[in-house]
Amino acid sequence: EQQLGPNLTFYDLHPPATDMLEEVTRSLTAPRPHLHPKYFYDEAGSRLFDAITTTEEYYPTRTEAALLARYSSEIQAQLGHANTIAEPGAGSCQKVRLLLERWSPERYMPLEISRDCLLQSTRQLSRDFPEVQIDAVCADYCQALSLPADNLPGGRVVFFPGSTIGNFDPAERSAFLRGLHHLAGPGGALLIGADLQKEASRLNAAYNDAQGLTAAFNLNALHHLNNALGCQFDVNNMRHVAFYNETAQRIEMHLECLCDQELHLGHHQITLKGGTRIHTENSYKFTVEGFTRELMDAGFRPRGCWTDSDDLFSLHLAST
Ligand code: AVJ
Repeated sequence: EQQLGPNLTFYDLHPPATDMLEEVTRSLTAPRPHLHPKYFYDEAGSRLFDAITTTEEYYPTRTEAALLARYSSEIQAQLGHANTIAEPGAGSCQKVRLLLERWSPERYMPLEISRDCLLQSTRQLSRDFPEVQIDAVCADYCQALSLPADNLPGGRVVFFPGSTIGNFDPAERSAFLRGLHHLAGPGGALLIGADLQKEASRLNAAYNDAQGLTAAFNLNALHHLNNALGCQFDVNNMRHVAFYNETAQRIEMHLECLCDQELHLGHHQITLKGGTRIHTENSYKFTVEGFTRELMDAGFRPRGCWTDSDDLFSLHLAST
């Protein structure tokens, strides 16, 4: 561990580097070509996502922030004294600021696979919150969810906002929720955002914003692959496709080939025929009852759920 400041300690768990070429080759040559959503988040992609959150059509981020602002005191009352907030996939550590202000926990433990992002976000945070001990942990999800349980009384409050839980397929989601239960530990809790089911037109608009930022965000994954692997996607001949799959209750994002795409993947050369779609993301939408049941199936005891007046988004609190 490295002491980076009076209240900032850095723990590097050295997340195993994935063999990007191997993983991307496998997923693009699969019978149903797909790409892990993590490839959205290079530097440009993270900036594009931040821009998406400011569009009129993309309601989740602002709706969740308003719920946190409105109910953080009520939520804290349910928690008693929360001494540690742990946030897997903390990224820019922006969303947690409101809780650090309102709850003044003893400790904040952001867990993030990107070392640079983690160091950059926590340096400023430790200055802004000198009274909070920040234990910055560089780890992948698997490492984050198997950390030893906290020895502090009251366990950890795991914060998992944004409805990022919606990126997981059902089977992965229940395993991930059980992992969050372990991370929270005895006497711990989970505060998690879940986007709600609603009319398809509203959902489709949120993933097809008029400014084309979501299209750019989706297509940017190919620029990321071109830069990182030299795939030679002809991105101008790829099309952003996003639609609500009512049956599966998820937004699906795809990238469609408008012509044959000759791709270079290391020593492989593959052709994706015109019309082929690469499945880049699922964003599952929930009901309050359905998500509450998923929390219970993962061993949590639901303690409260807060929704906005239009029932767009939900914030769930559950104890271990
Ligand atoms: C950050 C994964 C919650 O699924 O809504 C935004 C990512 N994709 N626009 C989501 C996203 C397209 C977002 N999450």
